[in-house]
Amino acid sequence: PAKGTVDKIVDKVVDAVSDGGPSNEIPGRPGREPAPLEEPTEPRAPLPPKPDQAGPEVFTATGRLTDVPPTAWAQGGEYLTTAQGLRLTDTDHSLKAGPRGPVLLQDHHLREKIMHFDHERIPERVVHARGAAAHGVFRAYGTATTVTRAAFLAKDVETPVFVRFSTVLGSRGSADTVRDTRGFATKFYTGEGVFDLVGNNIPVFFIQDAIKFPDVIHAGKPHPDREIPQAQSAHDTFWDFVSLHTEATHHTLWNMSDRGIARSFRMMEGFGVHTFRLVDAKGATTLVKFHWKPKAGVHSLTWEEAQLINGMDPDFHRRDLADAIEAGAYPQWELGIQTFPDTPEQTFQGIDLLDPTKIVPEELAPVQPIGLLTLNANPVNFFAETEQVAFHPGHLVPGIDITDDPLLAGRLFSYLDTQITRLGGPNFAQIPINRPHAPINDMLRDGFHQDAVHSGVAPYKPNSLDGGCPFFAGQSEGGYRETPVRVPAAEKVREAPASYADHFSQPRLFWLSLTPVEREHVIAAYTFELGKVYEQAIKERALRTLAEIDSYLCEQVAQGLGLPAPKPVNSLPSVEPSPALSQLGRTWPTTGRIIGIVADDGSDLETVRTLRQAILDGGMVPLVIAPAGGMLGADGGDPVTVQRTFATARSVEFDALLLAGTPAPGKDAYGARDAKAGNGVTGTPTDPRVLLMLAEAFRHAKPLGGWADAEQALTAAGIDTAAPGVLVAESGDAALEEIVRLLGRHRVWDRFPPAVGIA
Ligand code: HDD
Repeated sequence: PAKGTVDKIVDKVVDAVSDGGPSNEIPGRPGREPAPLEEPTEPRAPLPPKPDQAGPEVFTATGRLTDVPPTAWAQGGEYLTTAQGLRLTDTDHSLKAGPRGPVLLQDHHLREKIMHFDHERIPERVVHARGAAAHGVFRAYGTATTVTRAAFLAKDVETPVFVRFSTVLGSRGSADTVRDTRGFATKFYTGEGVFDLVGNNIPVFFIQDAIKFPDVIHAGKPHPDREIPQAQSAHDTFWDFVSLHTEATHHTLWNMSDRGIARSFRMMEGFGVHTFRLVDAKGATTLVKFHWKPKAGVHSLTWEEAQLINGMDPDFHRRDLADAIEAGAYPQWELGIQTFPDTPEQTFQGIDLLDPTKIVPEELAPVQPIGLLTLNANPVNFFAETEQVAFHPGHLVPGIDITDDPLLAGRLFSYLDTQITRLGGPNFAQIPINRPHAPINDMLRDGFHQDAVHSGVAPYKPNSLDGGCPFFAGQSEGGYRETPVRVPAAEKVREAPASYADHFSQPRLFWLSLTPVEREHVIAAYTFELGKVYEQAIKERALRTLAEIDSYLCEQVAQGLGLPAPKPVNSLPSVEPSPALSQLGRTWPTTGRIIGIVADDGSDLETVRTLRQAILDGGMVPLVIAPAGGMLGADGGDPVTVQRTFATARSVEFDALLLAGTPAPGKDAYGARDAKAGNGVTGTPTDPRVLLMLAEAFRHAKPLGGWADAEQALTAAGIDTAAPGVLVAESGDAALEEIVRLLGRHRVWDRFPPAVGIA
């Protein structure tokens, strides 16, 4: 982002911190007006309408409402009114028989206000309840026109989009950084109707047939007796199911890898999972898999970090997405396709394209970029947009068709059906966020929450009374035609094809494609999750599944559980690793990375000032962490604004830490008080909260270091200053340069060389 945009994030942080602090004045920036104590008496202008959410045609007895901006229906006019438009004189007192008398039943405003409040919550999504979303734009490169007639994929066409990210298992108020699959659902408001790409950040799924969806979700959700644990797979029912239902092995392995704990929604890949069928202008078809590739790279948290964040900032991912967009550091992904010939077998190099537990390695079918997604606006209202958006894999446009993947078939039913309960009826397509930007002329009528006042007398076809309107579109007018795929003559059966019985070759492929560090994380994740399981038989069964993937993996997890490892499986499938599946080994842009600078009034503030600017110039975010809020400026130079204090900061918020020397203990350091109570932190010259931050950042493989006498604090934190990625630099500039170089790799894994047997 431009320097100015990152500045905005700092301004925001500064504003938040200085709220109520010693001063609102920030040198070079206008101070914020103190908040007024009374409500303004002058009406303000209504909120501007959102251009992409025009309302349906509405007529009233007095005329046409269409020209009124949609927000004006809910938030127009200058005065507070009832839902009926009656202006109110008071909303703070119930109508009573005298100031101390009983409340009167005739208080219609009280009753309307409480009635509405009583019904403010709607059922949360049965899965993917916890999520965050953003508006954006998709610009097509035009490279897909060789395989699809979809108009929005033609060169330079820009299509508005709304993207919602989510976790799967947790309820709406659950924490963001749990170990789980993440949803990645995109609504393209194309000129030919809405296209929804409802994917995940993991390219495979737990089940091969939608009829198993209730089973896998019942197993993953909290136990039905006590409703615990929340938003986690580390419990008996989940492992009971996935160890019995071994087609879940591949997806489970991805969840146990670093992909299950993404650093940020902005740093995840997305996958359409199923194979789709693209159709070109002449009707020729190509099978494809969709991929989203993040421009910021693919990065993860460490497990301890993820758990800490769940306590420190349960909204971590939600906040991260909104802050980045507000700062102008717009998250971007490239959409790409892997293409496969549409043969009757629907396989590619022996891989069944209709089996959603299988990937096609990128080394065999490269991902070809077809367009760029940029998220550039936060929702204005969470409920209206993020909560009410309704995705559906059956929202297709000409040029994009489905395949006979049995998982997709069930989804085509489920997503429509669920909205009836969740959004209260069949008219959810009329909710502003769901409205297509293409003209609508359906013959769907009435029902709960019907917003449209339809005209005409003939909502049926054929008709003569409405002049035969509306008409059918031919293909040249953009009419959607299902591809006339030949359906094999066969008996009706409840069976899967034989190839679906291979549950282990691809988990092995994934395992072998990971670097040793990533494999260590997988071992740790299985050991943690199975360690939370109570039933011995389930753990043993899960170990037998691991033996089918790799004997080292199985042995290590067994050791962690204190159980004997099952006998190694003879003749594990021989597979070719796919290096593209690893997250490590590449260098990524450092834009948007957060660098904490620990300083106090005794620090080298001149260098802090220079570094702060250098970090901003590099498109990153500097946050100064000091013993107390306000300003640092004991050296008489320009005051340095403090964004975090030792009390509010925790290591998990920063991608790297820099020490401007060793800070003295803060005056109010709880550590100082605790020291008096004799808890073992006596004698350290450094605030114990700083020591904790340093020790955590070190454990989480983050670049850290400093200049001046920073070494003293590092040593006090028990950190080996000769360890990789720990810098004690001559100067601040040298320290920053090295930190930024290391950040390109996200973490310093060399600090913790993996066990010898793992490679
Ligand atoms: Fe699903 C929501 C992704 C299989 C039934 N799903 C939902 C969302 C995402 C996915 C991202 C959240 C959408 C949003 O943000 O509103 N689901 C997937 C993927 C799958 C998948 C990538 C496999 C490839 N889903 C799947 C199956 C079924 C469902 C097999 C049922 C048979 N999914 C639903 C649902 C949800 C949903 C119950 C809950 C809320 C909603 O749809 O609107 O219908």
